[in-house]
Amino acid sequence: MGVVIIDGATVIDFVNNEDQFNKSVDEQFQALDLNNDGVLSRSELRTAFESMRLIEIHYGIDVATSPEELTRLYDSIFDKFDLNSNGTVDREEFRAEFKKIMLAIAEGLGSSPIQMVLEDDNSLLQKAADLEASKKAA
Ligand SMILES: [Ca+2]
Ligand SMILES: [Ca+2]
Repeated sequence: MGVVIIDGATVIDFVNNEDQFNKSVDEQFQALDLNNDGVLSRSELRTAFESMRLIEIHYGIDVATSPEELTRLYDSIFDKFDLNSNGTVDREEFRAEFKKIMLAIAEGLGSSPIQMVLEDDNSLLQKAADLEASKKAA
């Protein structure tokens, strides 16, 4: 758990740093691929969404959402990730959709930095903030 101060430019820098971004996204992917078959199933991705505030914020999910609505939402999110509609999400698809989500978040943040409390030190926003901090330190 950590507190980061982040703005749109920090997130964009992170996404544009392809090595760093892909490495971070791949780490997430690896952690989510519970049965290690190299792709994410619908249920693996749903487990991930439920633990990722990022996704919930981006897609407008809140605590008042009913279970039926949630299932519909998660299904529609899965379909966004599953670009070739083969029923699983591979590494490339995961990277591509995450990039879009991060850029949309960056746009939402704009140039006014906000303070975020992140429960997961490995979250992508945390990595974005770390990258920014390491650049400032250098
Ligand atoms: Ca899997
Ligand atoms: Ca797919």
